[in-house]
Amino acid sequence: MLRFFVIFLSTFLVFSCKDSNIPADSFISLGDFSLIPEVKEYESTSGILELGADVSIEWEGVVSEFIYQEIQSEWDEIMSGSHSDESSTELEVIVDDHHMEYQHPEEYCLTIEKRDIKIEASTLVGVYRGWQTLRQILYLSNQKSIGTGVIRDYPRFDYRGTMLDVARHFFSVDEVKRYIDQLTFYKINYLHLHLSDDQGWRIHINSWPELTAIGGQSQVDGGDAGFYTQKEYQDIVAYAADRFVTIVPEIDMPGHTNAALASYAELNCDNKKRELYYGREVGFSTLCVDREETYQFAEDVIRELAEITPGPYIHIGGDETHATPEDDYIKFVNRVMPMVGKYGKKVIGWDEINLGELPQDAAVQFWASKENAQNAVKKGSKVLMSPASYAYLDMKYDSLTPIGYNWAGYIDTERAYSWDPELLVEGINREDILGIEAPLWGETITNSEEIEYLAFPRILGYAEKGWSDTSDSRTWDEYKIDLVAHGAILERLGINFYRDPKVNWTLDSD
Ligand code: TNX
Repeated sequence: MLRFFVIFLSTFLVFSCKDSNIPADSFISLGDFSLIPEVKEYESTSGILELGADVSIEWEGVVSEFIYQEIQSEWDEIMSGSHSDESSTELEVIVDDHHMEYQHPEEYCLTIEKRDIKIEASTLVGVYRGWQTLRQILYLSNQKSIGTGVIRDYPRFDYRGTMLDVARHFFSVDEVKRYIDQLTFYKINYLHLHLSDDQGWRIHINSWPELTAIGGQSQVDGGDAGFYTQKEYQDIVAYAADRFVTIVPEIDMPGHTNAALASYAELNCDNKKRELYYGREVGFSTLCVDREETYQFAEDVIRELAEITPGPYIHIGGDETHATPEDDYIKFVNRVMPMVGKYGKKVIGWDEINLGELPQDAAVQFWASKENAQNAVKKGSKVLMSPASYAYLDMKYDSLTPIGYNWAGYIDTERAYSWDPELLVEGINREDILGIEAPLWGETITNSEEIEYLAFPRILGYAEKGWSDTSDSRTWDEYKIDLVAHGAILERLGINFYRDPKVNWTLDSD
């Protein structure tokens, strides 16, 4: 009887694997993929799917031509040179907006079966997040076969972002798009653009054209500066939207405004234009809060920005206003914050805006003052978590990092991973948190290579903190093993990342 059972069992095993003729050690089971961010839940079943070199997509429900094309071309790219040249994988994409089981718009279900793969969601954004998981599986499979099973996944926070400072150094439309492409792979869904500062004004405003004619011409240390026309900005916004990334534009006021003060005399209390600024120090400039022109300016800028920004937020800055007395600061933000609501958007500001009367739907970006963040929560606002000493992408990894700052300490990949947004500030709990954002200030970076060097690999950890629950989370020792595989992917994608010595990278280039 026992003998019969063994024979039966082995016949069964051989049979179940035989479909694809694959020896047991040449497939990866679903739970063994080093997915970042970690998925909410998965279940492995006993079959194996042999990935084909081509994909045939069958689509049900609302179609996105963009996602369709992306899947086709990425599949070709990733699977090029695959051994299974003859076969094609069937991919079913199902968008079912009546699907009541899905609680979250970004939720998706990815099913790997012996003969096909299915991505199901109630929205296109859900499909896109599911596709990114599948895309990682394709890269990580190294053209081996994959174990069958099901992944069910949705995010912890609605806002998982990064900020790019295009004011200190200007970055071209293509450089911004390149960064957006890289973010989507890790399910990051907000890109905050810091569009104005002392060193430059980067978005054309029709009613105040000198802002870019004059203020757009400078940057840190000089060199080729520039600005986005409204058309170019809208091009970035649309490019991001196709990839389900929302742009949050920031105009920093009332400090960090030298570029505006150099463009228009009437924004200065002494009615004299300032010189353009090429340095790095902060905190010396302020709009003249007693002049009506200042509020006309602020309202025009907010109105024009709101018109070309489909996303829900406008960021008004509000940080480091050392040249604005506190009473003046409060007076300024109290007049300007409601303007954002007037044009149909919600305010975000650095944590200092808590000193003013926060509109009901405002969000406060915590970077320095716990007290500001805690008080904002007490008043009913949400907090965007960007603690400088854990989440600032412009901090050096260690003392040898050639670019970046260290005023908030060194942040290596381990430190960037070793904090939790829900446990960081007393009194700020999950329901008070809008999400997390990792800002990349631009004083020391001038090109994509440098953006990538500071952002990667730390940003993978931030993406995971935003997407995956703490209760499901792994330790740094577990995470750093998964990072190894992503090093190989980043290398393949041509992303210039920091080879943190705490990770045992196995790279072609080494
Ligand atoms: C602080 S963080 C700033 C920026 C600088 C950055 C450099 C914040 C709200 N303000 O103006 O670029 O430090 O790390």
